[in-house]
Amino acid sequence: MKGYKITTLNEYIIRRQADYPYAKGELTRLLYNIGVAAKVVTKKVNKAGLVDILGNIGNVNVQGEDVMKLDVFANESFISSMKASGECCGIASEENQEIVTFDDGLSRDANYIMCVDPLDGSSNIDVNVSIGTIFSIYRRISPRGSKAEAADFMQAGNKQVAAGYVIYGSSTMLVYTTGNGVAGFTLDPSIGEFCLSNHNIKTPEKGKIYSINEGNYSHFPEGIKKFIKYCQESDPDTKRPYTSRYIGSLVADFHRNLLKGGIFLYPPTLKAPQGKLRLIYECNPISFISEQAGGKSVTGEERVLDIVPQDLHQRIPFYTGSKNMVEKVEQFLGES
Ligand code: AHM
Ligand code: MG
Repeated sequence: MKGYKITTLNEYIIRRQADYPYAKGELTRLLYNIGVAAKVVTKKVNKAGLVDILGNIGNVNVQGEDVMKLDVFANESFISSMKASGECCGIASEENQEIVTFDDGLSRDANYIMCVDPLDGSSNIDVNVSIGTIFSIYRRISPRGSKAEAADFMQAGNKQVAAGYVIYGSSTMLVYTTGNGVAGFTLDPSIGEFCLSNHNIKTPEKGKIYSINEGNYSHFPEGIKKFIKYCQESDPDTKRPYTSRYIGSLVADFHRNLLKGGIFLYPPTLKAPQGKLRLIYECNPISFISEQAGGKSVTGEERVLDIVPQDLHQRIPFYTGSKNMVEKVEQFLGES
């Protein structure tokens, strides 16, 4: 009889720890706790249509958007699981105006900080569309034994030690990198474990999907308008026209394009002249994964991972995905 042969997330991260001879298991414990929080949030997301958990709680978050109960729940789950890990001295969350520092002795001695968008795309909850959590881990630059400081969170994305996302879709998946390739795990609800499902994810170099909110077309930069027209033109050599797909949930749009090949674009618009997506919580972790999978992430002017943040909630124009498509966008933006 054949047994159930699986590699769980926990086995995998412990195995990977052995790849780094001086690793002390700190990052392993952090990643383990991220997996636990993801399971807790999955439970709640799956119940969203059943219990009275939808709707605003009468709050407006720091981005000026209505906060739903599930956002608050996810935020609290990730904060408390990081605190419980004892390996994290502070957390910056898209849901909080200021950083949260953990003041107990264990956490003060911890080496890492976390940045998180606990529930991205949450306006999609009440229509049963996929949503996600996006996270990244940095080594602190303030001395161990003290409280985390603002500077710990204002590091360029190229300093990330780990990054990933959880997608709450038809199944829950956790995808992460520690700078040595990208791995994906699918939650098997019957055993409550994330199981390795996508080993060493590589994104196709030539994508054929473009994902953008075309409702904002008239406000896009000229180069982006030209790129959209380029995607729509017929050319058998480059297999155009390309396919347009847009869910409006970054993690879901990115995840599909990562596996199938494509580009996600969020240019500056009239409503969001700097772009909509946040450098620290959304663009940096997604860019780390994209590059680790062989893709590319830019603002149109520079590599996302080289930007030194000026503000915790800074927004940037964001283009990420298959190399051929991102480079085409850069070409059109450069010509315009
Ligand atoms: P959020 O952080 O408030 O949830 O907003 C981010 C979301 C992304 O998931 C998605 O890519 C984008 O907003 C969609 O924006 P739009 O509705 O303007 O197309
Ligand atoms: Mg978000």
